[in-house]
Amino acid sequence: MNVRDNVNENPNGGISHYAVNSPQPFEVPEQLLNTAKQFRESMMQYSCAIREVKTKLEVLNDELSIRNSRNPIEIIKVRLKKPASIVEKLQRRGLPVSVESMRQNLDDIAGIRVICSFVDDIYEISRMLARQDDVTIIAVKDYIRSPKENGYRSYHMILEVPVYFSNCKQQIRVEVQIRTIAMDFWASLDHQLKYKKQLDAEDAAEIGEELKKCAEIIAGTDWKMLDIRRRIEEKGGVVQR
Ligand code: 0O2
Repeated sequence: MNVRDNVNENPNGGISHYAVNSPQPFEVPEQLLNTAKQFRESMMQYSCAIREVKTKLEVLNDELSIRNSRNPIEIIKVRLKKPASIVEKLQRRGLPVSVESMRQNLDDIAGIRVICSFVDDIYEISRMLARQDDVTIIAVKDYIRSPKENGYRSYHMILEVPVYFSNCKQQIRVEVQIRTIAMDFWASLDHQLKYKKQLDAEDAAEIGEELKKCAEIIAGTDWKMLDIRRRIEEKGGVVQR
């Protein structure tokens, strides 16, 4: 393979070189390399914060599964926001596009989605997480009690957790979205609608209305399923998974 990756961090400052399959290296300004380094470092820190919060959720799930003989959490999904989405969000909000601005203004670079079986599991998990003394709650949006106009339901928390690095402690923000399996199923289809740019306005509005009706049905089913589980438990049964 004759591809050569050569990032030269020039200690004397000025210009560094990067050559790919080319005898003529092109010049990369030092400032750009520094920004790239800061960005990589920030993303590493967000990724560590995700691991911290994910571990907290796994511990809660393990404990509750012993206590209640069933797992409140079905799946935990994690994601780091993509650079293009970060830039798009900063631009949409009229904010400077820089690593510093991203760290100051965006709360959802590190994202965790927790999928629960039942609606009460969502509130129990969120309460337990909020009670931990190294977790700071920055904001909560309850889109289950107050769904969005399009029918979107989910419980959102912006948390700050400490992460310990070699020579410092950083408070890092993580967005946690907690929802049921049914809410998650709905949100993935709705997400597709959002990004299908080739749909004309009429089709998009019609599908949006259909989705809104589905959201109502799904919400009704979620509460009914919870009611059934509680009735089974009252009779001394255990709903196991
Ligand atoms: P991604 O890649 O899914 O994270 P914003 O809309 O982000 O400018 P805010 O106040 O930060 O404003 O957002 P909010 O309402 O707390 O919701 C942020 C995230 O919730 C979104 O992230 C989605 O993941 C999810 N969400 C919110 N509303 C909807 C919705 O109507 N449908 C679906 N499917 N998901 C929604 P991002 O940044 O859009 O993208």
